[in-house]
Amino acid sequence: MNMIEGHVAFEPAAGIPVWDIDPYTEEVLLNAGDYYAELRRHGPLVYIPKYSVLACGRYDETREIFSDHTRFVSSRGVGLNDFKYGKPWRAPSIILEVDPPDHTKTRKVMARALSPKAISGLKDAFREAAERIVDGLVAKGRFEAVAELAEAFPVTVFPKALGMVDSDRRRLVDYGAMVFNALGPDNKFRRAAMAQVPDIVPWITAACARDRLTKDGLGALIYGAADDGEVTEEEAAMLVRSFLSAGVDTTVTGIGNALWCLASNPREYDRLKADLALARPCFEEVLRFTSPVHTFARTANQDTEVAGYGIAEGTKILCALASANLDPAKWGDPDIFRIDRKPVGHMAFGAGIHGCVGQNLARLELEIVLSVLAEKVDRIEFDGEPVWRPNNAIHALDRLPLKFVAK
Ligand code: OVM
Repeated sequence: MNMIEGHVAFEPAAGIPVWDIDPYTEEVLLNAGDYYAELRRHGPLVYIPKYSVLACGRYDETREIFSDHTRFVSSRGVGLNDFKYGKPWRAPSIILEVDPPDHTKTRKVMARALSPKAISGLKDAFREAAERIVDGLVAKGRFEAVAELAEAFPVTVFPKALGMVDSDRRRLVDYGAMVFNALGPDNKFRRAAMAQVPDIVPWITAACARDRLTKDGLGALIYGAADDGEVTEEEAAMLVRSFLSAGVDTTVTGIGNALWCLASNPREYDRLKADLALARPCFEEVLRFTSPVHTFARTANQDTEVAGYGIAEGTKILCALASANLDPAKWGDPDIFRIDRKPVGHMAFGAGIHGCVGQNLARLELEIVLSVLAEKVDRIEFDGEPVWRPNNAIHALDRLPLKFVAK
């Protein structure tokens, strides 16, 4: 069997265009807009020989593939590696990297812990933290917004919401980046992430144990499900790990990208200040426009077809969520950032049964941060060049020098 990056190499069905590109070079990851446009121009699916995968970047097919968990499974991994053949770098997630019926049980437990009711009590603590951090930055005037705001806020509120006794900002943020880099090929980004495993993974694993969590957080709700016999104690620890995999770097990226959008579009920021009800739609547009998770894969678990093209069992399909979110066939003026667009149906949280289970918590964090900014900061300006951080699955800033002008 001929393997590439942990999955079976195959010949594409007749008619699928072949595109000789590497979507995981630094150049493409840093300037993906041209890659997405070309991907969509090629058609609903393209074959990328470098990795022997299909890629899709148009809205309709991306949604179709994400909406059908029977044909396009997650249990074989949501990166390039096919878990049927390649060894996963960590024990697979019991919510992300599984299919029904296993998924149904764990999803229910996580969805309950992240329900509007369960997270409604977090609002005041989130607002206090946002006000304190933003007040400090307004007093400072100039600062590096990735570390001092985008990371500072989630790392202050999220471990506390979980009930974590131990919190280590660097390891929490780097673990998220590691999980996402692991979804790509064996390139320099994945290798650099894997080099951090010995330092970070044992720390993460220990932090997920029942006795490292308070009795009043979201983590305790997961262990409560173990007490009720819904999941085992080991499964509860794995679900707490999922919080740390998916809940930190994603929201850090969301905040950073939101600041970048608003600094780049001062008129849109003026509209937010004039109407705080735009905080939520503003975040949805940030998600559509910048897609914090740019790519997830699925694996065809049977011979099938999409848009009339044959897809063989075992085929990995890279779904460029960021490209679907910029598809002109779906969105008017997709390259314009408009905070009142209300981009219903964007793909930034995915779709279908695996759609982001933490999206209400993410929205709560961002709504509060954006509201506090709009209340306290008159102008958000660049204080130097923003620098993006290449990652195999996440679209995040590395550095964002900003200036806040107080109201
Ligand atoms: C997990 C998980 C869930 C969603 C996203 C994610 C790749 C990880 O359960 O570990 O990031």
